[in-house]
Amino acid sequence: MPDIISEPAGEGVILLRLNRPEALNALSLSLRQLLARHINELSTDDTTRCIVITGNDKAFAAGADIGELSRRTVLDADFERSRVAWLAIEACPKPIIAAVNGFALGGGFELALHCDIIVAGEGATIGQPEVRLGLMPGAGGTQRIVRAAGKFAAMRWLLTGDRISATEALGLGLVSEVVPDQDVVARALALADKIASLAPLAVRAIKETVLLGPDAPLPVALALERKTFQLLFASEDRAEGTQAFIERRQPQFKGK
Ligand code: DAK
Repeated sequence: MPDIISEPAGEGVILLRLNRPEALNALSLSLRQLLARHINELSTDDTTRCIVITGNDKAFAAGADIGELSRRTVLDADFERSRVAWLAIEACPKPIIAAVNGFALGGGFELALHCDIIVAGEGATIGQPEVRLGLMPGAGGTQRIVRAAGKFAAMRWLLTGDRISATEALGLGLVSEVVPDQDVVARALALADKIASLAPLAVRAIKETVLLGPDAPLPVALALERKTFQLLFASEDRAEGTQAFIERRQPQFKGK
């Protein structure tokens, strides 16, 4: 079986399952490169509107593959291969939802942090334990966590490597929703279905603006929002969406 299983899961929705159960879905470089290939393909596939990434009941992903990390030297070319693989997810214009059960540790939670929505099961365990290995997060953890949860929560968590529950993570703003474990994938797919039924250009514009805005000065971010908002007035879907409201019918969005 491949390290990633891709399955259609409704109109415009693709479910990607991480599939290294023997290693708690540890993110070997080859798994991440395969994930990047899937994401790159889906990024430019017009029929794909939303992507869900999940693991299994025991682990979303227990971090980078520690065996591989133990062998790396400072000039190892795998650092660059790794960066390129993460970039595919970071640059994906389609919404990605992480459906998290079990362990999401280190690079595993950083993978979830690359996604746009995180649905976590009540029993999920989240942590950035890199400091316990003499390391630190290397796939955006220090930066995405401080932006999502603020300095004092981030420091408390990153400096100790302590694990937290999904409910604690929700309180810190580190996940979007917590649901019973058995409902995680179904809930993520329901959200994906809803997003997939909405206007693709508007969805894409919202994702881009939400991600770019917080790192720009506020007047620039607000200008970005205004311009992007204005651009959507060129879309057929904007005409369809507003007309359907006036005619009291469901809109038929085409992504044009
Ligand atoms: N890597 C490799 N194998 C792993 C693994 C991992 N991260 N986590 C678990 N496994 C393997 C175990 O070795 C074991 O294999 P066998 O002995 O059966 O062959 C199997 O999965 C089951 O694990 P356990 O027997 O340990 O299961 P338990 O239920 O007892 O414990 C656990 C579950 C999740 C608490 C424990 O496995 C654990 O602590 N795992 C390590 C968690 C961790 O420290 N993760 C952080 C790794 S550092 C980078 C960007 C990012 C990163 C790296 C580079 N670049 C941009 C270059 C990220 C770094 C990290 O994530």
